[in-house]
Amino acid sequence: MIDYNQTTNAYINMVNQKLDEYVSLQNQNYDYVIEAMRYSLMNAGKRIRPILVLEFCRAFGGNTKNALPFACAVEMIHTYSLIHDDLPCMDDDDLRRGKPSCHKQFDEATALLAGDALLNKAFEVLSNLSIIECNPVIAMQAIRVLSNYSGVNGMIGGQAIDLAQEGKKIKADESVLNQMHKLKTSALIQASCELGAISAKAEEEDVKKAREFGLSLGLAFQIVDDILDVEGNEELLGKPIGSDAQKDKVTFVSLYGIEKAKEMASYYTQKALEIADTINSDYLKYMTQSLLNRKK
Ligand code: GRG
Repeated sequence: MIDYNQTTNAYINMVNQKLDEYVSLQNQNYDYVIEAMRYSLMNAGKRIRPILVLEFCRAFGGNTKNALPFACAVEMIHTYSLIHDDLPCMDDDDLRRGKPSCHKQFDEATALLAGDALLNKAFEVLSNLSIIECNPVIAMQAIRVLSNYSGVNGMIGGQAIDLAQEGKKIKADESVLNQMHKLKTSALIQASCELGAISAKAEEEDVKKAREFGLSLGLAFQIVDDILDVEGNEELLGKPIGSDAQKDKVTFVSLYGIEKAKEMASYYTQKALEIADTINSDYLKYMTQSLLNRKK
């Protein structure tokens, strides 16, 4: 029987320690950008994506130490996306994780560079694996997966749809909303699950399971995010609620109403749990359930 909190904390500690190593000050004239990278990266995120990488690696028989660079690379991409998303030209948010967003703490140009640098650092970490670990095939696979899921056919595409619907350039109906969230939120979560499987050299069938689990978990996660923006606790969330409605955003809640949105979150959670059952990871089941009930 595993202790879920203990395992979660152990995963988070592994990730934080390695991120701290990867992004450290260099006593250079450009250290102010590294400071901004560290400000956002080391700022107490939930670390859901790197935890998924590590747990999928473990569940498919790999050594989590080998998956750690993959886990850190995903968190770097995630953090870059949050920094850029908060910029005035995007979502224009002053708060992130309860603290001033990167461009508020520093300035816009520094935040832009910090995001760009984290994006590049993620692929530097992965490509270095081919040299340091002498494993070019796995490194290439990881680079392919992460670049696809985070690129224009993945997370960036989702962000582009979001901006277009907000600017009323496209009408956000059910299918647009689904595509937006599959790309914007699920894609990086799918990448995390798949990277964990790849780091364990899992069979294609298992990689597919990881991908499908990530899709359902990602959708459940986004629906809960939409619900929390309506009825969450500002202190716990570290940001004001109601921002979606204020920006006139189409969300699962605005389209279906809160009760139906809750049903949908439970539906996708159930789908993820069914896949987790075939992976035989109690930890994944716990995590899936607790993300449905999360308050932040
Ligand atoms: C700017 C290229 C670009 C992309 C932005 C990820 C994203 C796309 C925007 C962030 C805003 C948002 C609400 C995205 C949906 C995904 C999501 C709920 C992100 C927040 O993830 P958490 O809750 O964050 O895991 P923490 O702070 O815990 O790491």
